[in-house]
Amino acid sequence: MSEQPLVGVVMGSKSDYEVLSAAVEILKTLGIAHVARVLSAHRTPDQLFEWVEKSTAQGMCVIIAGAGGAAHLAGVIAAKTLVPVLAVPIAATPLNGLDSLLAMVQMPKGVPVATLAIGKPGAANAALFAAEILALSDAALHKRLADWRVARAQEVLEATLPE
Ligand code: RP5
Repeated sequence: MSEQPLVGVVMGSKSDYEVLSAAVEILKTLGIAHVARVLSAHRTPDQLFEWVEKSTAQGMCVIIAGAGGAAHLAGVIAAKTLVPVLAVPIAATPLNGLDSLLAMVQMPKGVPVATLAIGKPGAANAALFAAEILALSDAALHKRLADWRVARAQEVLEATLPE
């Protein structure tokens, strides 16, 4: 998107994109200006901090951070900014995402991250949560979000089962 991004989707590795693409899809569907980046808390800490500082100074309002393993990405981003950070745990090790879920959800008092479900459902919900935050001050987005919900309800009501 060429507009100033309101939401940043950051992931610790390119291998996380398979999950985080679920967030990007929702942001596209709702017409929310966004940017997606690979930046790692332990492999590229300096570049991560630079990106957080620059992006938030330019108007980014919400950051979605997805990572697997000892997932400190969301926490270190939250340490550097006051914009809401939404964390998506990713199943990237033999612990199937429980490791990153606990790392994200167990942030010590004082530097919060809001942690969603492990994997694609969490990534999609992170984008919807970001949309809800932005919709508080954007009536047009609020309407798109409400329409999106109605369409999902309609899908349930129109579902057919095999005879
Ligand atoms: C984490 O380690 C990343 O977020 C990813 O989920 C996991 C594995 O990364 P790669 O070794 O595939 O780059 O930092």
